Amino acid sequence: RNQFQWDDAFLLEDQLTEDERMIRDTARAYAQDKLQPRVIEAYREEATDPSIFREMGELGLLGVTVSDTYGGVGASYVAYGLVAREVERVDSGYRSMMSVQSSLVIYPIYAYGSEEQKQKYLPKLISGEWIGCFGLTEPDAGSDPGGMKTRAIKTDVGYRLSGSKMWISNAPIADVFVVWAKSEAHGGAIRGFVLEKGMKGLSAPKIAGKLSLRASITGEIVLADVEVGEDALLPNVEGLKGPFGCLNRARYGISWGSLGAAEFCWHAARQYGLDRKQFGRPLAQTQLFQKKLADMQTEISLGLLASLRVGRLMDEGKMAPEMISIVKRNNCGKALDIARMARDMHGGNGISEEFQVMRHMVNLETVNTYEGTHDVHALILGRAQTGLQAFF
Ligand code: TGC
Ligand code: FAD
Repeated sequence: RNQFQWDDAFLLEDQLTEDERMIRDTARAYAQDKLQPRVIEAYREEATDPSIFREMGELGLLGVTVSDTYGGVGASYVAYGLVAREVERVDSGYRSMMSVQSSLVIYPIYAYGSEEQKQKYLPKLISGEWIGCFGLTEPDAGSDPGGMKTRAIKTDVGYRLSGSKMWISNAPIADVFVVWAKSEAHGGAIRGFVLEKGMKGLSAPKIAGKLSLRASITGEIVLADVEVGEDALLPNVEGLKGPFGCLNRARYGISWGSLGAAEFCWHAARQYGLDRKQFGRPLAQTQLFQKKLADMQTEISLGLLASLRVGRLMDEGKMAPEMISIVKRNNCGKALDIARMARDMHGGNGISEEFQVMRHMVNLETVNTYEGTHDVHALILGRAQTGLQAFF
């Protein structure tokens, strides 16, 4: 009989390459040594430490899939997922900072930018010297980004941007803003623009009072007739497939990250059940407790394998976006269930910041909502199998 490894049920470790393990180990060591010690206070104080970007950059954890021409390490999408899992094991907000920078700022400049834009922005974003944000959502256009009101009007030298973006991760501390707007010069098509901090008319006020994702700063982007040159336009994409191409990568990373948070909660609940006695025996020796642990183990093990498979397909160029909807939706939903369960299994201690499960639980409420809500991904999958559009 082979030995069963309870915390790696299907021996995922064996499926990874040497390089992937190395990157994962770097991310794990960084997350445990540098992020874990500061997260409880950062969350309590709603404080985002911008030096985290530079620290991650120095270790090669930003833009890992980008080629070394621009400072990346040219790693696989599986490696990117593993980084997300390790960082989110500590906090979803830290993973959010990392994945916005990598998938939503570095990626569009890399995939859709001119050579000049790549040279100018990528090395500094990959090193973490510059912080980026991605503005798609608006006050009146969330699940339906095609309904955005932000406009780009052609001028003699470039474009004038006006409108506002809402719920934008990193915005108040960002140096670089990837913003999506309808461009009249392109027949009203959605186009991407790269803006920089300090431009006249550009501001990014913080959204205060979040009860979730408090270690990651979120803001608005206000565009009050911001004048930019032609060189601010991302030349190589037009239409919603531009932002969606970025979202595919971020959503995929979230499918791994959310399970990192879930693994923390599962391991914490198991240890708590082993340590705490009620009715003269460990909680972990009761049938109900063990059933909950078995459910957690099952969902996490299955979810990780699915994300691994999608990552391999991305690396082979065979990914279809619906695959990502399955793992984003499933893994976030299951992670949220697991975190709620872990909170319950900790009894009263479960609400204390010290035990950390409730922080993960409330973070996962956001993770289940952003990058396409749980229900929006159901509609994407419903459309893919029936051919019927149910959004409107
Ligand atoms: P639809 O008609 O479906 O598509 C319009 C065009 O886009 C193409 N497309 C995609 N291309 C690549 N990848 C995908 N996943 C794509 N999905 C669609 C499509 O082929 C079409 O192209 P073309 O050339 O024919 O024009 O568009 P729709 O308006 O009906 O879309 C509906 C829906 C619901 C699927 C979509 O709007 C949606 O996904 N809504 C969710 C919005 C969302 O995810 N927002 C995320 C904002 S960013 C964020 O949350 C960051 S949080 C990050 C963090 O902090 O970690
Ligand atoms: P709505 O679209 O108004 O949805 C509200 C509810 O209605 C949801 O339950 C939804 O599932 C449901 N619903 C919507 N449409 C349908 C339908 N057709 N049928 C049935 N039900 C429907 N955006 C960015 O662009 N960049 C960022 O960096 C970013 N970071 C974020 C950080 C945080 C902390 C948060 C909370 C959000 C962030 N977002 C960001 C925005 C995020 O992507 C949106 O909140 C999300 O897409 C949902 O949009 P909404 O909030 O407008 O909700």
